[in-house]
Amino acid sequence: MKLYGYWRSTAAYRVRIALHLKNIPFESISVHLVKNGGEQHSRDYSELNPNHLVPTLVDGDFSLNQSLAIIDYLDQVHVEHALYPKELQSRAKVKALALDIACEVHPLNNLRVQQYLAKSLQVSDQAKQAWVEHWMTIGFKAVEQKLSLSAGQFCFADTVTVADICLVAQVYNAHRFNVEMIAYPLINQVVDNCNKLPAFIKALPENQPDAQ
Ligand SMILES: N[C@@H](CCC(=O)N[C@@H](CS)C(=O)NCC(=O)O)C(=O)O
Repeated sequence: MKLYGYWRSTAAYRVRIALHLKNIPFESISVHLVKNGGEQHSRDYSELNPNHLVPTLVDGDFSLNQSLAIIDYLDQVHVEHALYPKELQSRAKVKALALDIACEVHPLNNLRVQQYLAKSLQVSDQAKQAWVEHWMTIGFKAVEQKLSLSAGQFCFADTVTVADICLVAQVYNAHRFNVEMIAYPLINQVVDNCNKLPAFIKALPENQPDAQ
């Protein structure tokens, strides 16, 4: 399997965690999101992923974008270390929490959104920072509240799920943007617990070959 990603990409980070949790060997192919105007816009890569976003997974002659679709695929192909609970309602709850992060928080702070704010709308660095903090704060408040009903060691009781994968990658991003995290003790505890596991450590951005 090949994973087209970038060390600091939140969405690629999610897929790396899932691959490591499932012990699936893979080759990392770096798509530098900044160099040369962003390699995600190159002709070759945009043929593979017309959204000009990482990650993309290639499995033989099958290719797939969208980190959560990729994680779903991996979960079906390699059933050991299931990333969703079996029980229907728990499964739906886990998916909803993962989507709370992946749909409601992450896209608003993506590189291309920040570039548009800065270049096309001439937004100052300070206002851009306020934007990032605003959307992350709204998202994390909701996640913290939900965790008060569901968390054990991890987001849902004591088994790692796709919700933990999304949370860990998003919190990494929050630290990167200096977002204050003190108001979220449950989030911080769950993230600490995850980050002790070998799969999460291997997937850390700074542990990737293309990290600078
Ligand atoms: N919903 C997509 C999001 C993918 C995404 O936003 N990728 C970012 C990195 S985390 C990217 O490639 N950004 C490049 C850009 O904004 O130009 C997924 O989950 O895979």
